[in-house]
Amino acid sequence: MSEKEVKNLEEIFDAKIARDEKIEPKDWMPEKYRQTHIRQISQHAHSEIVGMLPEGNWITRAPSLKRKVALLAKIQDEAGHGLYLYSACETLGISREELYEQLHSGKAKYSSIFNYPTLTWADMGAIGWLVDGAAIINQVPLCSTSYGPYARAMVRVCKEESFHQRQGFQIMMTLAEGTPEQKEMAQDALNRWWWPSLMMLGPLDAESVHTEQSMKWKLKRKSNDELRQQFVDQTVPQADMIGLTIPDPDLKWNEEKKSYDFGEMNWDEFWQVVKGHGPCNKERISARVNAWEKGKWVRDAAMAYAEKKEEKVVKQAI
Ligand code: BYC
Repeated sequence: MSEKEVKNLEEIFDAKIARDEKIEPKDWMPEKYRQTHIRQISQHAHSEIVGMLPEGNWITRAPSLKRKVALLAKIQDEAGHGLYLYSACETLGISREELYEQLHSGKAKYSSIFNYPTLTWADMGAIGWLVDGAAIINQVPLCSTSYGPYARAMVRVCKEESFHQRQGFQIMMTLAEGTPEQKEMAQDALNRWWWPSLMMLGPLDAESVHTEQSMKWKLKRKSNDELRQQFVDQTVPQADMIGLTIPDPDLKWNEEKKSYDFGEMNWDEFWQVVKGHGPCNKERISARVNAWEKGKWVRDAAMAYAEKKEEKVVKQAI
């Protein structure tokens, strides 16, 4: 393709973005746009699938049948989110096998939040309330992201996340209204999950290498710091309502800003976790690799069945 032709395509692409039109898989797109989307969508898909593990840890120990059914449904939803997102990512010309390989080899990231352990039942409440709560804040703007398949996947994901957030908050509320031991368990879970939930929304804007370009392409519609502020402002009154304390001595309402000021996150801890040295990184990856290896016979059987079926169709046609 000549330079002039490429320039022309770039202009058409930029104009579409400016008009808020969706970019679809068969449309021409700059190679960097494609790569950036593969990076973010695949990391998002991996996060959904790895994110099933900390909650999966409590299925057998849910305190009642009702809680167990809701937790199972939530975890199955996360699997569904992973599948839509892998499918959306595949439309950019990368295979499912390549994507898994990147996760298993440590080349692709997944959300830092899922490298923390789930120590008590209250952690199921804290994850739903805080982690899914932060995810909704991050993902609602992604419903109007510029890449069509990603935006459409996000619409359904957000509806389901909303149920997840409520089931988590309901667990926390029940514990907070329970015995002193139950309330203490809820407070302990909030203490452990608060800061990792804030860090889940990414590094400070000043440290974020991708935000500027991703905002120009309308992949990201809000910056990491904007999302974090929105999360704090939404969550603090919820904690107040159920009588739990946010573990931040610097948290203070700022009347001028009409939002909360809050303390510094431990960015050393964040980068350690992102680089693979969090409390559960090794355990999470080995669980995924193990599932992939153990599932080989299922993939082989499905392929053999599909081939046999194909052969039958060909034979009948002759
Ligand atoms: N963890 O320039 P930045 C769920 C990386 S699952 C790990 O700000 P960007 C759920 C970042 O990738 C939902 N790494 O990046 C499931 C980059 O490194 P690379 C998960 C992180 O992309 C089960 C570098 O740091 N949500 O809800 O502009 C149960 C610089 O960062 C993290 C998504 O995946 C992190 N937290 O912004 C319950 C949402 N943060 O790639 C719940 C989609 C940053 O250059 N993703 N890094 O090597 C996004 O919105 C954006 O990718 C982020 C980061 C806001 C996360």
